[in-house]
Amino acid sequence: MSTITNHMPTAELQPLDAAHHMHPFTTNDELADKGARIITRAKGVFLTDSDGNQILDGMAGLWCVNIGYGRSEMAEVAARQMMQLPYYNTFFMTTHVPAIALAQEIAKLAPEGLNHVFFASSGSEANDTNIRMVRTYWTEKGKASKSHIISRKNAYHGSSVGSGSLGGMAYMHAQGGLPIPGIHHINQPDWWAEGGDMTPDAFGMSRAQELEDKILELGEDKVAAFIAEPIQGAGGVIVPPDSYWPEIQRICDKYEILLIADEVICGFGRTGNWFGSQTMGIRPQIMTIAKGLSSGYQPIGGSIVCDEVAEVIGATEFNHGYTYSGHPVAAAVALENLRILQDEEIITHVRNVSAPALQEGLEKLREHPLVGGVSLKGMMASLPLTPHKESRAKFASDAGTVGYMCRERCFANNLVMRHVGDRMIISPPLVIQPEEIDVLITRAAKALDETYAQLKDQNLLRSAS
Ligand code: PXG
Repeated sequence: MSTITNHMPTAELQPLDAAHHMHPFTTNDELADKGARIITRAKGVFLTDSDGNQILDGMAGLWCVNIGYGRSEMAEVAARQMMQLPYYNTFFMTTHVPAIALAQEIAKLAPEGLNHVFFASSGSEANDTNIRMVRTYWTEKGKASKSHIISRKNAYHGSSVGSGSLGGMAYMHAQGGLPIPGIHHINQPDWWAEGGDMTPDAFGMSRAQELEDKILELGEDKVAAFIAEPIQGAGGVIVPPDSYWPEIQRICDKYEILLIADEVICGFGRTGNWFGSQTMGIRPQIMTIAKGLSSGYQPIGGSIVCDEVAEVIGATEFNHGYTYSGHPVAAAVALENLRILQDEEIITHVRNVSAPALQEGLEKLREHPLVGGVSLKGMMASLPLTPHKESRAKFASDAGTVGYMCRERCFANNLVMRHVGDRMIISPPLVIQPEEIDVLITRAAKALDETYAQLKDQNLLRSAS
């Protein structure tokens, strides 16, 4: 039996971690040199690390702990379900109450016409399901040639072979032979970084029209689906210009392309509605869900599927599923999470309290010399850092150098704020209170000041030519 405990000193735990635990997106050198931060407990919006620091979690874990940490009801539901039925599958004509109840609840909350759920344990798995589902759908409709899927550069849809192919992260495609055939990527609607002198709306239209161009290039009888996050998360909280989504919806309708909205981050309240599709005014046939579905208390995800697609898929045997599809403990915990979100009116809190307070706080940071703008929808936000606000200039240093420095200053000030390149990202638990947002903004302002001083010292406040 392991003798490793929560009470061991950081200096002992870190080398043990580095010796045996392979981390995602991390190098051995980083682990050996710096050691991983060890989180020992959490309550509300605060994490405690193995040195006893109280860290405000401005990222809700990885964009998922929507109801905040430490909700004992969630643990009680898990324990009860484990005692009653810790596991059974949903294959071979069997089911159980947690899966029945959760699917019904999700169908109730989802937009009209989206009434069916195929469960997975993560967003990556759910997007793999989506690839097979949309291709199977068109085959069953007698249009097997409609097999290509269009996605976007700098999208994030997961890390498995299928979902990593859907994603548009070049550094991920560089490893392991991605993307798989039949996946195509158009440009993203990132006005701040790529819009140049265009107005946001003109730029949004031009980026949406790339979808039509790609469909016509591939042939309209070849395209199965377009997948996109309503607002890109891991790509840098990119809120598209207002013109973008209506034009995408028009194009999908015109060419009979299924629209898959990846709601893994946007879903379950993050944008101020149950789903980002509602916030952005779109009508997807399939929505990918995970993260906020259980607030991260258990691994669970899935695809919410419209009546028509579910009917066609169900008319044949869909040879697809996971051992843990609809896992009873994960499903029971997710159901409790949805109860808490509803009973405590957390999405109303986002709309009326936390999102306006976050916006107000970020407007103060907008004045900071390093902050090039504020992009925010509900409780997801980004601050692009720049050496020159007026021209939205990029730094002369390699992309990410300044963002990384700022993230380190945030950690030093007991704030978790992620960076994507030279953008700072904020996505706190939805339940955060205005006084906690004040703490977040105060710590972020201090981190920005320290970053600015460091950049001056190191002569890094220079624009790329
Ligand atoms: N779709 C979207 C939109 C996501 O953000 C996934 C799918 C994949 O979900 P799973 O559960 O398989 O991880 C995600 C995950 C980051 C970060 O640093 C973001 C994610 C995962 C890990 C890190 O921003 N998003």
